[in-house]
Amino acid sequence: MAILEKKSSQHLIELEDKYGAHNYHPLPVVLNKGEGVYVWDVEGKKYYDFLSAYSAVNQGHCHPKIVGAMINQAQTLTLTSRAFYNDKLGEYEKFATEYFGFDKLLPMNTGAEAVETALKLCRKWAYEKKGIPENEAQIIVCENNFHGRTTTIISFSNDEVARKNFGPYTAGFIKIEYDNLSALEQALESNTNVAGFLVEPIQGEAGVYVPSEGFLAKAKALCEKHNVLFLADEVQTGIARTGKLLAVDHENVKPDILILGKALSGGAYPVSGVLANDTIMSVIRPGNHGSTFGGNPVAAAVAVAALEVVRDEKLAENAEELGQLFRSELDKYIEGSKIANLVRGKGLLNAIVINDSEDSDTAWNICVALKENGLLAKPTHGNIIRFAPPLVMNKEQLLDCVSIIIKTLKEFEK
Ligand code: IF1
Repeated sequence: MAILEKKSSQHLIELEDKYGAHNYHPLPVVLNKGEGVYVWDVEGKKYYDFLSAYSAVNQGHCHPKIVGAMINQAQTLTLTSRAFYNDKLGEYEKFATEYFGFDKLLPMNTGAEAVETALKLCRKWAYEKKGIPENEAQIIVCENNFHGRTTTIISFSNDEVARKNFGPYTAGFIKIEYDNLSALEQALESNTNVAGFLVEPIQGEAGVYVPSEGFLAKAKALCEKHNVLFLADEVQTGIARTGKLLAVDHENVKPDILILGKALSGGAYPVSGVLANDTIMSVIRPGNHGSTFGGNPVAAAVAVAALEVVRDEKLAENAEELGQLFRSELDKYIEGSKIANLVRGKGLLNAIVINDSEDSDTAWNICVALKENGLLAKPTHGNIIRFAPPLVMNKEQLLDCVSIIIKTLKEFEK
């Protein structure tokens, strides 16, 4: 029996390998069940999930309230397109705009689509409200950004793996160093056609890079001074992950355009959206933008439930508390460790930097060992391991995870 089961995991990996495009290199684990902070593989082994589908599953796997809302709506009405009204979208828009404090929501499906929507909205605002000459608008972005996979978004990436041989690229972007206010100021002052500044409040893919305290608030003030929109990509950092509802809340910054995805559905369904006030969103008129699935009734019902869970279960507060515990426990270990250099992050979006070169496979091997020890995490950029469990975790579970992580790291000390 054990051999048969083992074979089934191997078989499923082989199927993907044979019939699927090779655009990913997953850890060798095949999952078929999730509940709360746990997932199970096809052999029945249970793991702590320390990726949360890249922070989409903040509310925990298969949250009964979210799944219940989804099933209920799926049995009633799934899709009308926006050619007709549906009875769920308006209620969701009212709920989400009040929840995040904006006048309007533009609903989409994936994070990349929401980023694209924000870029289009920003450009149109620049031409129609700021008075930038047609086709001259520039948007400032940061080095080592990650905003998704579309042709335009990869045009301003500097990750060659994500970018090379997908050209020609979309023009109209100025790249500056992340967390560098004088670079931002210089870009704003040397160019009169800047429409917006697009930024991740914490750079996720770059290795959970937290900017200096005050960077976001000062960047926002610089944007205001130059009549430039501040676009916050909170697809990964948003919705309680960093210990506040939004990562910009740590510095009391209110973005002009807020981009959300991932945890907007708790991982149940692709739901993304862009929020802005009327002065900006009013430039979008019928036919300017849209999506067959954006704002569909299932997405609307799921998103309301997902946001209610975040509020009712106080997930931001829990992320803040457990995040501090996580970093302080790991700090104690790292002080005397030869394999881990540091732990950094905010709330439950954290990473440890492994003491090896960026092109070494040590972090990958540690993740394979973590898997053997019952915890799933993924390396980012070679020597960095991201730790982002569902926010429904409790203290006892977190301490259990800390001991699994330390025990595993110790195996690599030798
Ligand atoms: C992949 C990373 C995470 C994002 C931000 C937009 C999007 C993402 C800040 C696009 C997506 C993902 C997608 C996933 C890997 C992943 C990722 F490692 F690449 F950086 F989360 F950390 N803005 N992030 O982080 O959202 O279109 O995917 O819904 O393999 O591309 P999407």
